[in-house]
Amino acid sequence: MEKYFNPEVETASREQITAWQSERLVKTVERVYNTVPYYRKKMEELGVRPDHIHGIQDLRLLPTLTKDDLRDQYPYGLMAVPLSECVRIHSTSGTTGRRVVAFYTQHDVDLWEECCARAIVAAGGTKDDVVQVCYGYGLFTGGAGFHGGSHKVGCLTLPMSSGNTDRQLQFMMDLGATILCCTPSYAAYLAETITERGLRGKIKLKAGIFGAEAWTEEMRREIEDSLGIKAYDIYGLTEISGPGVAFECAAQNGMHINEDHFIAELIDPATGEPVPYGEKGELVFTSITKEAFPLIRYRTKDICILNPEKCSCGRTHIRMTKPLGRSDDMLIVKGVNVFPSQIETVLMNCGYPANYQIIVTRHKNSDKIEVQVEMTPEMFSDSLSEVAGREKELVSALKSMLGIYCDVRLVAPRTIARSEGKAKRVIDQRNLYKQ
Ligand code: DLL
Repeated sequence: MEKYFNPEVETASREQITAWQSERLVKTVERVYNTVPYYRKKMEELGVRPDHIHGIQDLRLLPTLTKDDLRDQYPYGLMAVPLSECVRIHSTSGTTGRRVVAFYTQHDVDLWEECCARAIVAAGGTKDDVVQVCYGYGLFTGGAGFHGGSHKVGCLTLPMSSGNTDRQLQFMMDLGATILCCTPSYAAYLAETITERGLRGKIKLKAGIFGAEAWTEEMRREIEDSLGIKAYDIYGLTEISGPGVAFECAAQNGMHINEDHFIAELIDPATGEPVPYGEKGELVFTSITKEAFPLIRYRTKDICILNPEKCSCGRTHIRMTKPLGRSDDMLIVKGVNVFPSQIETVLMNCGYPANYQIIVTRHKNSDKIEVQVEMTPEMFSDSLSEVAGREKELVSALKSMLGIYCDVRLVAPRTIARSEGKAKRVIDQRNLYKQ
């Protein structure tokens, strides 16, 4: 039996899963209360003590956490072990100033890699496979997570990182890669390039594990057809460990959440009230096996639907749909998390008025952001070359804030439509969340 499909865990009964979760939750709450002053304070504010928590039925008594709490406690405020026990950090992309940093002990790295190994096995991976990892390596969790997971399964691992398509294709052909791990948009780009260059007959891919950004069912079918593979979705977030929080099996009907490590709740983003199975809500995670950075009731802002029914693959771990949207305004562009507020900060710092629009498009599977911003009346009398210089300046300020290239278009004063209600700052033309 493959080590990373353990039926005792992944096909356990609901009662068994609840028992594990309850026991682990009680221990985690007690530990964070005693080791992390910030948690203790938040619990005390609600009048909750560890001895009030007897199992997952009491989860809702606990305070929730958001990205703002993590930023506020940057860098070490939420660490639950001494620094000397930590061996790694990862960080979310695209945020500046107070970044969100997650810490890992060796035990945490092992658990995370095990989650990724489960995903690889669920996609048909064995030690005979050659896994090409083209997620970015570095602070981003994509490269490291898949790399570790692939090692655990015993696959030959190609640590390609992102970019350099010619080299990716060369290694893919020469080494006979069988499983491709990258963002769905990069997979689509690789597929297109392979078709254009007539290389389809030279690749041995059988499966792809794609995540980190939204993608549609149409995109899945396109990638599957053009590469002749089965494409699996995978979900995760840096704060909770990285890729592998949930993954798809051969049924391709929702992603199994690794419930022995994470408790999933669904809440109404406006009221915080629980949302029943089958309805849309914001996903909230509690990590119950992590040492360094256990998060209690972390609000992901990802909107999805949960399905607790046993899957045709035999797994009983609850399934989440693909994220169907976000309850905040975060955009994911080229795999980078972008908040419109970051763009606004750059514009303000450079002396522009708050009249701007962010237009996101996808062309040939490559995302593009254009920022249109109104000039002040004084700037409007500038010469064309002065305007071009200003645009260039903004492009570079945005690049250093976001880490990605944005087109900038300066427009005449009062040309961006005013709104009577909430200004519509973002026009996302990619239609990513349609199922
Ligand atoms: O994107 C971790 C990851 C790496 C997942 C590789 C899968 C594969 P962050 O950069 O922290 O971590 O971004 C997390 O990305 O809250 C979702 O909004 C979005 N996201 C992640 N996976 C998916 C997916 C990684 N399969 C944020 N579909 C999350 C849609 C996804 N959105």
